[in-house]
Amino acid sequence: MLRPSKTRISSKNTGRTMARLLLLSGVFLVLCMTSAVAKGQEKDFFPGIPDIKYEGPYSRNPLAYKYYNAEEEILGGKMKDWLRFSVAFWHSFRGDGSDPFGSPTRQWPWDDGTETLETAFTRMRANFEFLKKLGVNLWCFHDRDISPEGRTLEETNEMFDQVVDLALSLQKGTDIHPLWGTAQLFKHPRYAQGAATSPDARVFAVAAAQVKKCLEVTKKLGGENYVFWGGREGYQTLLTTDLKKELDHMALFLRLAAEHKKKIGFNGTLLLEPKPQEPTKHQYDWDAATTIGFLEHYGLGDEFKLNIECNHATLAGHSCFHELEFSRINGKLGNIDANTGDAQTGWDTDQFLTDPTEAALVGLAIIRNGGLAPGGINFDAKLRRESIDVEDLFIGHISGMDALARGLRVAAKIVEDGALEKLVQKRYAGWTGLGAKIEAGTVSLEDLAKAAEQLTLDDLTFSGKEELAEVILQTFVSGPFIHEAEAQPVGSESGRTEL
Ligand code: XUL
Ligand code: CO
Repeated sequence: MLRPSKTRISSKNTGRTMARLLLLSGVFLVLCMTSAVAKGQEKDFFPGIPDIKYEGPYSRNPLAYKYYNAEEEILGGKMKDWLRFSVAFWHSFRGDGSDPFGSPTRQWPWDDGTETLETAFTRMRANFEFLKKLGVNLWCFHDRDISPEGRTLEETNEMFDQVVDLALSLQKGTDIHPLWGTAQLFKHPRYAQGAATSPDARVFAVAAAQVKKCLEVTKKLGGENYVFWGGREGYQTLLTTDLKKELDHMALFLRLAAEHKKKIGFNGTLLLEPKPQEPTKHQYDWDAATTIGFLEHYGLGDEFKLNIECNHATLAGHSCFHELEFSRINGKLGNIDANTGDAQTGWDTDQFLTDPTEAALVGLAIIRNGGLAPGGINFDAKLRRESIDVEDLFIGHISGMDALARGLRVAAKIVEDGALEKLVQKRYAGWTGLGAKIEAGTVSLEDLAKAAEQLTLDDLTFSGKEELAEVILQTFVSGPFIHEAEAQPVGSESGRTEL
């Protein structure tokens, strides 16, 4: 029980006490401010947004999963383990809607647009709140999107350490950790003429220092992979470019990184991310085939796998399926940056992938690869400039996750059904008998010429059955099978989209 004090306080005493109180509260205020600066403001950045749950394909709730049911088993594995979704920090927490023609269109509640440590802390808190609400435990980052650039490398790394310590403390007690980390070697003016392929060795050295630090940080955060995207590793004109020197330097740079990875005991996979152009007009990691050829040529094949980005695939004139399959058959499929381009736009629009057929083919490559772990599916995808509500960030990710979850379901049906596989087997049925000998390498060109003389030449045509293959694919993409497992709507009462 509180009792009134018996001590009478003189006015002189009162003055002193007041002064002490003022001093104490001043100190308290400063302490509070420092700790807020040190940790970033604790805040609910997404009020009104629930934890996103699975409601089944009949739900019209835009803030619910219709196909992604994390714990559900597909072909003996949980959906969350097949798909291993990840949020890209740069698009979600740094994306402000600006484009080469216009200023930012959105002001996120966690971003005052300043390059301060305090804002870096706040963005990191928003990232963790977002991941938890979305039910995703993986995230990807560039060093410079999570922490600012200082005046010296030492100052930059000091700030980086502070942001990483906050991320570590936010990860504590959760299973959240990075799918991959990467150094941003394309934004700063010093990298305008390349990082590893810069004509200046000093720039090569600074880039190497950034990679060294970022490898160490990725390990510290429990990251499972480390990515190299050579945004400036290419040329704008061959007239001023020593092509051989630049390619040699790029290989040297990657070798140094692979050595450092071993030195620090980082077990993550190193990944190269092909992209043909943008920002440079020709990037050395043009596509999967070029990149694998480069790795093999420089003896780096055992050290690196690939991170295939769907929109990069289409920029290179391929489908995402092609790039995934080409990497897979070479034992190099490490990770997917899931996004898509716009059919009418010729650049990297990084939209969320929502096309059911494209998603089914991505699912097929994942199943054929036996999953992606320790890789996963990173949403290297951004909201369009016009989407400015915090809610849109959830809707975008849900749309991408559901599309790929649906793609996985469709692909599993295609594999279980076996008709497509049979069609392919039948198409190559001619590779028995003589074919088996050719494959075994036991026949010469003369043997083949002799064998050919015995063949009836007008008997060598047969149908390629391409339309039939498309019918089989579409039977599962758009047919009734996809809904079979979820005949009953779960959760959502509403039969209409809640807007
Ligand atoms: C750029 C791109 C990058 C990489 C990481 O097109 O895809 O965001 O994924 O540097
Ligand atoms: Co990417």
